[in-house]
Amino acid sequence: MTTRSRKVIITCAITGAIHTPTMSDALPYRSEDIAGQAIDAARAGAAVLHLHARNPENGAVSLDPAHFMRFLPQISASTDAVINISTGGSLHTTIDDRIKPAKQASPEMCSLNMGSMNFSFHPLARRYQDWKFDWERDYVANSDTYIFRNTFRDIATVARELGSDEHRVKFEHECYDVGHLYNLRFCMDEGLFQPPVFIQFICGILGGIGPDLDNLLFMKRTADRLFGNDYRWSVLGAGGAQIPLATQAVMMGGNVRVGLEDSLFIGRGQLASSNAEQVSKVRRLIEELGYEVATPDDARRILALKGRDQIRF
Ligand code: KMH
Ligand code: ZN
Repeated sequence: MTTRSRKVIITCAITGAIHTPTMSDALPYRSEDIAGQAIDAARAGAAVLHLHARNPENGAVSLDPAHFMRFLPQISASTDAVINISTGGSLHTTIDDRIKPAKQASPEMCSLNMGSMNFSFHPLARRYQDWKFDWERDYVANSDTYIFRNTFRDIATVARELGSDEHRVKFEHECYDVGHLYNLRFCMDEGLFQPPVFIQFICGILGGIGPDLDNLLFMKRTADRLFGNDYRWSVLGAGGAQIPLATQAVMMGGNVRVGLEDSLFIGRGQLASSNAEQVSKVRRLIEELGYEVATPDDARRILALKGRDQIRF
């Protein structure tokens, strides 16, 4: 989409699978904290909540549908935000395990990672000496050995299982480099996804494209060529690039993603106290730049979602 949209969709990614409890006391992992922070983020202006689950006992990443079901009903009872369930929540398991929570919950949206890649956060391990939980150090330090597997067959499986008439999930297509845009174009040509597709341009994950404005412009220009008016887009800048790239995205006519999944900070060297604090900050920037923040129903219309009466939680 090349025209400016006056309503900007804020997605907030609440906890993710990169950061660990040692890194910030604000990172939620108990079900009630994930729910509470998600509800507060929605009240602050997030139209879409991107959700992973954690083991409530020790904060480890979890794909257990029961862990999702401990917070999803509470969130949807308290907000009308669009719920987006991750299908990328583990670098270790099969795509079948990664889609189980979404198959049970049938949300309006799911993430869908558009290519296999190195996906590493091992440099973070050097910053901490004492860890809150046993699993954390190895999980972070060994991420230099992980391959984030998202083959064409994996992508087709997600499209078939969750994009089916039964679920009609709309995808947040996670594109970490320019090649992933070509993968998406190929999949659309194969009939796997219908326009408008929603692309998350991700800049700054180690293994993907770097967080430079030139790279974002290149991603956007390439997407314009490949998708014309058949796409909507948003930007995720990892770490310190979160707010600078979100601001650029708004100025370029796009949407934004913030949240503690992507950055633990609210300013240089200053940890954020919550997801809502990041949402409030980006909301202020959007409004100062003369744009409006999209409501959940605006997001449903812009992204052509099935509606919250079709979810199963
Ligand atoms: N953690 C982000 C860089 C997913 O959940 O599918 C990308 C992400 C992947 O959100
Ligand atoms: Zn995620």
